[in-house]
Amino acid sequence: MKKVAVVMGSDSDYPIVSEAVKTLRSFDVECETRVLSAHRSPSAVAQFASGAADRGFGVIIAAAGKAAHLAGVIASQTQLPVIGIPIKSSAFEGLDALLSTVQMPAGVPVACVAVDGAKNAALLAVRILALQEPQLLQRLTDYRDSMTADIAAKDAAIQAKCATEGC
Ligand code: RP5
Repeated sequence: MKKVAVVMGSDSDYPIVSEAVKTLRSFDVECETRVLSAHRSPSAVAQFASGAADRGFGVIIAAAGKAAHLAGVIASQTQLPVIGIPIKSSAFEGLDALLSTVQMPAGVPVACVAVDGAKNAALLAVRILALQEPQLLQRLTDYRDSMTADIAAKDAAIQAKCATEGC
C-alpha cells in the first residue's frame, strides 16, 4: 500500500497535526511525518515533494499556519494529490492560512480541509488510497457505520432524557 506524507511548516503545528497521524495509524496506513517550511527551508521542500512519488507515497498532507504556502508549493513539485490543513496559529485565527491554502491558481490543485481539520485530512487521504485498496474501503465503511451507530445511541439517550426531565 502507498504511504502518506504528513508535512508541517513548524513543530508548533504538531499538536494539531498529530490527530492526522493518529487517524492514519488507526487505519494501519504507513506515514512519514516531517517539518519542512516553504519559507524557511524551500530547497528541502522541493527535494521532498519532487521525490515523494518515487519513495512510495500516494498522498501528501501539508499543514501550515499564517502565510501558509506549504501545500501549494508542494503541489507545484509533484503530481501526487496534496491535502492542505490551514493551521490556526496567528492573530487572524487561521483565516490567513485558510485563504493562503485554498486560493490556488488554476493548474496547481490543493484539496483544502477546514482550519485545524487534521482528522478529515487523514480521512480524505485514506479515501484516496482506498481507490486502490479494497480492504481500506471496507474499513472506511466500518468507520462510517460506527459513527452512525454512535449518533443513534446519542439520539436515543437525548430522547430518554427529555422523556423523563422534559426538554
Ligand atoms: C508557519 O508559521 C508554521 O506552519 C506555523 O503554523 C507558523 C508559526 O511557526 P513557528 O514560528 O512556531 O515556527 O510557517
